[in-house]
Amino acid sequence: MASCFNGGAGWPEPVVRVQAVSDTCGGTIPERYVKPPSERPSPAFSGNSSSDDAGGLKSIPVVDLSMPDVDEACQAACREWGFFQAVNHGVPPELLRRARASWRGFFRQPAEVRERYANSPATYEGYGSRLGTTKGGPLDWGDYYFLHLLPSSLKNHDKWPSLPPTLRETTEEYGDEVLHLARRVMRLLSTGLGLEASRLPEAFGGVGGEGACLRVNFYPRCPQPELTLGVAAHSDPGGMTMLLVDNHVRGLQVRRPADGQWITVDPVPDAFIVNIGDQIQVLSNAVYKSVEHRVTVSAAEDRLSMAFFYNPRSDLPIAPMAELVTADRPALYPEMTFDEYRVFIRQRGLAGKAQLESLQATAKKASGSSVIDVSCPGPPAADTSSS
Ligand SMILES: O=C(O)CCC(=O)C(=O)O
Repeated sequence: MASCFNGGAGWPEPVVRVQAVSDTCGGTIPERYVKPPSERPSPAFSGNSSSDDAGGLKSIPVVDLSMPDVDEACQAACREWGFFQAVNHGVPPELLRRARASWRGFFRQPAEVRERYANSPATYEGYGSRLGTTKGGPLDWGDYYFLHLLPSSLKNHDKWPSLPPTLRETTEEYGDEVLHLARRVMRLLSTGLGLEASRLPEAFGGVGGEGACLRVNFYPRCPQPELTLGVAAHSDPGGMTMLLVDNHVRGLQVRRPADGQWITVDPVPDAFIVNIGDQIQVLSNAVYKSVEHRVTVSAAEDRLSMAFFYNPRSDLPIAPMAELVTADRPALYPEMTFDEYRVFIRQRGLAGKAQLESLQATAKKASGSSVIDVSCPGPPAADTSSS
């Protein structure tokens, strides 16, 4: 039995680290990590930019940020897939290596060092192993570290690990570079909507007004990867995510909007996987899609990923931008701040696209408007493993 840590105030039960479960569970994972058959990973399609029989892309597009037509490529990817892999993005590969190595170094520290940073559901900052506070609720096969980068009033190096010794400095440098990249992509997305480059960034609170945080995920080896997930299916509640993954270990699956199939992403080495979150789906009145994704785990290798979440200022009202609301396409979502929006996730954990869909239903009820369905279709029966 893995040792329990009775974490910071607020968790409904003792917290168990997945790293400890992985080390001690032998060949059978505990029941809490076993997903219902309909949610278990199935053999999924994979491939980069190769076409399917109908000429469409099999997997998420790769966008070269150094090309002159980059804004068109970005906006097409975000309309069709809500996801792309960004290459030639300007963040030095050497910094990516250092960032990955620093965080692997943290997850290799002895348990008592890691536990100094144990988090609580009040802010989720620190070392964690679950989302949501439902007692007895399902658990994912992954531990994580969550920290704030912006606004600067929330950034506190004392809440970041002090070991390995290079981690704080490297994370600071990494955060600056990825922030710069996120701001550039935001301007491209804004022009892709036919708006001024500054329009979408302003809706987030302008330069310095935005929010940014980092979630470093560590998925230990799992003896029964076919029964569980590293992160259950969800769309990202925030604005936009810049994800750095291991170059050689696959795990991310994206639910292809065209048909609801789960597609395994083959990572392009050192690319950032960029995806639209719920707040940009709302602001763009669903022109850009916030698409469900999930993470599979491996029996052979552990995996590390770094998700940089770029968010609107948390107290700004977020609603479809006026320029994108017409008589034919009324506002699909009511106004809500990001602070209000994320209460749902913090209490209930990740729940596919349930939150965005309930928001859309509220808007429809309020306006009495006819239904515009922007959701992804459900997965075809053949794609849901029942093993
Ligand atoms: O690890 C991954 O590939 C994705 C992680 C993710 O979806 C998340 O942290 O929200």
